[in-house]
Order: sequence, then C-alpha cells, then structure tokens
Amino acid sequence: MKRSILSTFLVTVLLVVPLSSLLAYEGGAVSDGGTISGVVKFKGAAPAPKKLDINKDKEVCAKTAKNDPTLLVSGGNLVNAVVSIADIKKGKKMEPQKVTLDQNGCEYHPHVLAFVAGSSVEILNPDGILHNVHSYSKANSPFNVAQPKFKKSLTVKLDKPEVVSVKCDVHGWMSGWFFVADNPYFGVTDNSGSFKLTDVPPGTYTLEVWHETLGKQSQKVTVKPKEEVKITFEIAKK
Ligand SMILES: [Cu+2]
Repeated sequence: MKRSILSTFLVTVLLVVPLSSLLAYEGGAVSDGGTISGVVKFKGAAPAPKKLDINKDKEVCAKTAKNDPTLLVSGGNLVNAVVSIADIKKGKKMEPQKVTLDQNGCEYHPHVLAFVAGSSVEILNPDGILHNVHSYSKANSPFNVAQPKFKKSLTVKLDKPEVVSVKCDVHGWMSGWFFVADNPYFGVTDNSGSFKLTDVPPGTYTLEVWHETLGKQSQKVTVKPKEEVKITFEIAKK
C-alpha cells in the first residue's frame, strides 16, 4: 500500500514538473569556487593557412586578405574552440547578455560567438553593401534576414542552448557560429589556445571542447575549493 502511494506520488511529480525544469541550470552565489584553466592544442602538423577566395564585392571585401577560419592553428594552439562544462547544474549566476557580431570587411567578428541562452545578438553591417544573415538552427527558430547597406544593425535573440551555424547568402565564404550555452561556464580560445573558467563550485565535471571542424572531446575534471586546476586538450584531425 505504502509503495503504491509513493509511486503515485512520483508519477504525479513527473507529470506535473516538466523535464526541462528538472534539468535547468540554477544560478546563485559561489563562495568557495575554483578555477579551471588550460590550453587547447592541435595535435599533429599544423595545417597551412588557406586563403579564402573573395570573388564578390571585392572593393569592400578584399581590402584585407582572409584566411579560412574553419581550422586555425597558431603556434600549435587551436583557435576558435569552445571549452565548456557540459554537465554543471548549479553554480554562478547566469544572466542573458547583449553581445555583438560584426560583419566588418565581409567576415564575422568574432568567428565563434559564445553566450548564454536568452541573450540578444546585435549584428552590425558597417560595410555599406548588402549582407544576408542566415542561421541554421534546430532548437531556436532559424532566421534569414537581408541586411541592406542602410541597415547598420539588427538584433536577434536566441533562447535555447544549441550550436548554430551562421552564413551569408551573398558572400559564400562568410561563416560563423553561435555557441548558445546552457550555463555560464564557457570560453572561446584565441591565438593562445587558452581558456579560463572561474567561480566553479567544487565537484567533478565533464569539461568539453567543441570545434567546428575537429568535433568534440571531453575529460573529467575535479575542482577543489579556491584552487586552480590546469587542463590540456589535444585534438587531432579525424
Ligand atoms: Cu555578406
């Protein structure tokens, strides 16, 4: 009898409380947090930078030479990789931000833009020519917006965690990514390949690195109160 009451209760809880809220991230004050820092390395011989073929609107877009951003290695470090904690459910506050994607010179700056779900992205067009911003998303509604030369700014909002490919339908070489995070622990590597995640509550987590060309890799990391743990990722081409 007792068991059936308990199971009725559990079934009721599962029906009433949506699964998404059980999985949601809970933000608050972190007093004894530690730091996860490190570097993402490219394993193997670094690929030679590939020049992009700028075959349209050259007077604006070809002012500076552009390298293919989809695999950039700098001194053995992997650039534009996102390092994040994949399985953290509780930690520092997560607040939606206003972030900027600039199309200056027919290139997305930054190439990989990471932010928390619920944030707004202001997309700038200082080029004086037409761009068309086109997102390829599943969880968020995709957008496909013409941005003529007089429209210097437009804003989109992404509410769901997801990695989203962004392209320009006018300039085939323009590509970028939105990394929409479900928690505030993430970083994008620059030329130094380094990352630093601060105020992480003590515990054991799955630290994940994502790169558009090389895929994902993860490792377990244990964070101790007020200590810094150093992690190295080495990712090879598959
Ligand atoms: Cu464009």
